[in-house]
Amino acid sequence: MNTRALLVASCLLAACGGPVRAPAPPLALVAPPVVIDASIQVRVDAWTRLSTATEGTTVESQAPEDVPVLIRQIFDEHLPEGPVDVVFVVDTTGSMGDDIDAVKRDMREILAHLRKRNPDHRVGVVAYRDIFDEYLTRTMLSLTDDDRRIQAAISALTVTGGDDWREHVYAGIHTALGQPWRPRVSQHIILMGDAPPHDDYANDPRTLDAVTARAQTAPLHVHIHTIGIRCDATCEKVLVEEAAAAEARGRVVP
Ligand SMILES: [Ca+2]
Repeated sequence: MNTRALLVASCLLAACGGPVRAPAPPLALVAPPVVIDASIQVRVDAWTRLSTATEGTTVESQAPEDVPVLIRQIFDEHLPEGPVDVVFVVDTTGSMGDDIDAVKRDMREILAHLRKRNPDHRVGVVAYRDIFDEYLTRTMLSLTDDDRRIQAAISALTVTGGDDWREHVYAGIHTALGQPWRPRVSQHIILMGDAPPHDDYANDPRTLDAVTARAQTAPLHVHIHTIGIRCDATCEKVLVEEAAAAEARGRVVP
């Protein structure tokens, strides 16, 4: 390379004669959109497999206020007339706070809507987190027709923990399937969460295949409807941190 070429190359590298370039942002600031998109897709894929295998439906929220609307939409489009059993299976880790608050605010109207559509209804509530949290799953309410207890169980939901981004979704569904479902009554789970399922715990029998098979084994015929919660700022922060940690370990996320 001649002297002029060297000078040009040096100037290109150093941005000679122009404003000083800011240093390249660290990888963690470049990676998030891809990491977040990939993680959301993992969750959407899992949600879709759960609903497809059980003749349920999958919908996505874009904001917390969407969630009560989507619950009523699932009632209207997927609950038949007549008696129904419905169990809400809810991710109660930290990032779900504003979404659960929106359901709490509208729960009275949600139940009134259900009562009008399906006067013979029972509702249960199961919360799930992850293996290092205060609880893995917790039955907040066994199936009951007492609307006051249903509303109280939803109001009692609190969020915290979660640790890594994935949560033990399949454990939550497994617990819900153990509820005292009425045979020969239309049976439905409404799953609400924003994180993909853990399917990487060694020797854990609560897998996608196991829970969907059990949901469809008589006397159960439980339709799993899923409400995917939008990845919010808390979600994005965790994903960025996990991406940085994975990058440091030299492996790929998710
Ligand atoms: Ca977790």
